[in-house]
Amino acid sequence: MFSLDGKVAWVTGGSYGIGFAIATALSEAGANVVFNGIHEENIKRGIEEYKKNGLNVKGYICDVTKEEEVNAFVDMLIKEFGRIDILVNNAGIIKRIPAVDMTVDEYKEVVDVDLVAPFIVSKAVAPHMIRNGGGKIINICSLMSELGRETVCAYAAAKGGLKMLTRSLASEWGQYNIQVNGIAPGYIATPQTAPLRQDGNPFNEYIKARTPANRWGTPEDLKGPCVFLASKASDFVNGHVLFVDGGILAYIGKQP
Ligand code: NAP
Ligand code: GCO
Repeated sequence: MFSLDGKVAWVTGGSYGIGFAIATALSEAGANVVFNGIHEENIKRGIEEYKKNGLNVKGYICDVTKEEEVNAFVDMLIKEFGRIDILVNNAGIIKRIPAVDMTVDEYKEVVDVDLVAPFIVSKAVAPHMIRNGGGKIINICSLMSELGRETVCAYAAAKGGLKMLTRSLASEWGQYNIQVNGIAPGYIATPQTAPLRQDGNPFNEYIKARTPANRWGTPEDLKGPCVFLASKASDFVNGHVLFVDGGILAYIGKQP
């Protein structure tokens, strides 16, 4: 039920971090996995890392905000692999700037990667899934799909929108046996959150106290939930956002 043998999976932003763990999980479950990024050096290092782990995961340059680049990339994948069964819209950025100081361009840059790009990529992949009789699309949302906090307004707006894009595409494509779901990680230890954990940042301890699991999540914590949503086991799960957050969203927080 959880096997991905014979499936082709594309993870956007898989050179490191959460995307790397997800691509690893899908490959370990039997899928033929490809990933993309925008920095050649990171892609090369990622491919080496996969190889060190005995995984043959291919990496390519493709900027998910550029529709023409994405369409050409999908054409190449179809030519090379014949199909795309699983898409994980993982690539994302964040800018931590107070709203009054954030420029409109900075706001748009975050929304472009975190909300517009998952639409561009899903729209490019869906016709191939429809032709193949179905597929799985997994959007990497966030705790910020539900909660706000200071300095991350663009990110939270984009991730809130990504939750609703997930539900909307699930509504449109369920009839083609395409399941579109989200995974909303809590606070995960990756390069993206490194500034929140380093140099004695009090946010580090705050998040541990705010999380029932009393720890930061790791990218590996997302492997099982992703294999579940990529496999037959979730064929009747559609439009769902699965929070993988150690319980933070359910918890008022430890009394100081
Ligand atoms: P990360 O360490 O910053 O990695 C981001 C990845 O996205 C990199 O591989 C980067 O590639 C790629 N990327 C960025 N812009 C791109 C573009 N325009 N086109 C293609 N690839 C692009 O982030 P992360 O912490 O692993 O997070 C991954 C996803 O999970 C993001 O969507 C993030 O919002 C979400 N998330 C993270 C957390 C957390 O606590 N870490 C929690 C909830 C949700 P390059 O290296 O080539 O730039
Ligand atoms: C932040 C963090 C969060 C995490 C994640 C939480 O600055 O608050 O970066 O946004 O990245 O999205 O789920």
